[in-house]
Amino acid sequence: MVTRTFEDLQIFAKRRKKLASLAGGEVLVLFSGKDQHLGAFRADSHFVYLTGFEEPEACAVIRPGLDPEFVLFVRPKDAVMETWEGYRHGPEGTKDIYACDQSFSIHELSKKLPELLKDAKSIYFDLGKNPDHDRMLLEARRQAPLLNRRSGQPPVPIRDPKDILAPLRVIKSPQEIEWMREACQLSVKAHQACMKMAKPDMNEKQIHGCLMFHFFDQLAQQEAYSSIVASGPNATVLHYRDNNRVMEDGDLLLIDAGAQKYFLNADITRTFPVNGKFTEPQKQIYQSVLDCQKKLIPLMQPGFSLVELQDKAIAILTEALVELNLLSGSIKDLIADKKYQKYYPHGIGHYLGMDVHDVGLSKQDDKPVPLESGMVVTMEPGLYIPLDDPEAPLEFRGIGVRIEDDVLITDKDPEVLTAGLVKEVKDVEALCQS
Ligand SMILES: [Mn+2]
Repeated sequence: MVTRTFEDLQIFAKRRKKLASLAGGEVLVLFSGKDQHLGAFRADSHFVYLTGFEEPEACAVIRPGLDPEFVLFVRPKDAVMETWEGYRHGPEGTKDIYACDQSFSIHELSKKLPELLKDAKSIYFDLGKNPDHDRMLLEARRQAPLLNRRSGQPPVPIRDPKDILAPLRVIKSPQEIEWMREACQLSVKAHQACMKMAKPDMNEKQIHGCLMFHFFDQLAQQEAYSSIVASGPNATVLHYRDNNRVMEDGDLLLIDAGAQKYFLNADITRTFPVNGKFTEPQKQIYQSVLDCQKKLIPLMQPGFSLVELQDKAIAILTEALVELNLLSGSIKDLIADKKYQKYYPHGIGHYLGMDVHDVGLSKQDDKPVPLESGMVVTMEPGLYIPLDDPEAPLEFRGIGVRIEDDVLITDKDPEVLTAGLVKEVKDVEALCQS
C-alpha cells in the first residue's frame, strides 16, 4: 500500500482543475490497466496523472464542469484476494483518500457508464487497447442519448486522450520538476557507483545488479526501462538487453539506465573504459560525440525544435565521421544520401516524463514543434561502428558511444538535470579509477 500525503494528493486535484479549463462537456474514461503479474504493476500514465490511484482494474470517469466531476470505479474489498495479492482500497476507502465525488465497484461500471456519458459532447478514451473495454464503452455511448430521450442522435465522437493530456503532461509544473530532479539525481548516483565498480572480467549482469541496488537503496519506484549494460561490441546494439557478457580489458562499457520516482523517469547514458583508460581510437569517437552534445545543449531553448536539433546533430556528426575517416566525400552529399545513418541511426532526443518516451509531438501538421519552458528533453548523440563493417578503419570497429543527459528547458539557459555525472574524458577516467 502506498502512503500519500495530503500535499501529494493536491497535485492530482490541481491537474484535474487545469483540465477543466480545457474541456467543458467532454468526458474522459481512463482505465488503469490489468496486472500482468510481471514485476510491480504499473498503471496507465494518463490514469495516474489525473488520479494518483495505482491499483489495477480501476476506471476513472472525469467530467470537467459536470456533476459529479470525478468518479472512480475500483476493485471491491475481498479478504481472500487481498491475502493473495495485497491491500485494496475498495470503493469506500477510495472516496476520501483520492478525493473523488463518487466511487463504486468496478463491477458496476457497465451499468453506470451510460448515465455518466449522457451529457458528453465527446469522449476521450483509448480505443483498441482492451477489447472488453472497447465493447463496454461503445455500448454505453449507444445507450447514453436514449437516457435524454434523444433517439436517432449520431453517437458522440471518441477522441484520443493524448490530444487533451499531452499538452498538459509535456510541460512540467514546479513540483514535477522537483520530482524529476530527484529521479535524475538518484540515477546519477547509481551510474557513479557503476563507473567505480566496473572492472575487466566482471559480467555485465553484476553492473546491472549494482544499478538496481542503488536505485532501490535510494527508494526509486522502479527501473524506468530495461537497463542497457553493453560492453565491447554490444554497445553498437542500440537496444541490447541481454546484459550477460564478461567484460574484457580494453572494452568500453555503455550504460543506458534511469530510475523512476513519483512516476517520473530519468534516462541517462554514459560510456566509459572498463579498465579506467580510454584507448586512442575510443577517445577519438568519444570526444566527437561529447563535442556534439556540448554544442547542442546550449541550443535547447524555447523556439528551437527537436527536428532542428536533429538536423544540427547530423551535420556535426557527419563532419566528425569524415574527420575520423569513417566517411568520405562532400558533407552536403553525405547528409543528402543519409550516409551518417550507418553510424548514427537514431534521433537526438525525446520528451521525458511519466513515460520515458513521453507524450508530446516533435512535429505537428508537418511543422516542427518548438521547445517550451517546462519541457524536459533528452540530449543523446551517439556513434556506433559495427564490428563487421569492412569499410571502417580497423581500430574503430566494435566501438559504440552514446552520451545522454536530461535537460530542462527554461526561459533562460537550459538546466542539465543530470549534470552531476561526469563526461569529460579526464573526469570519466578519474572516476573509473577511483
Ligand atoms: Mn533516451
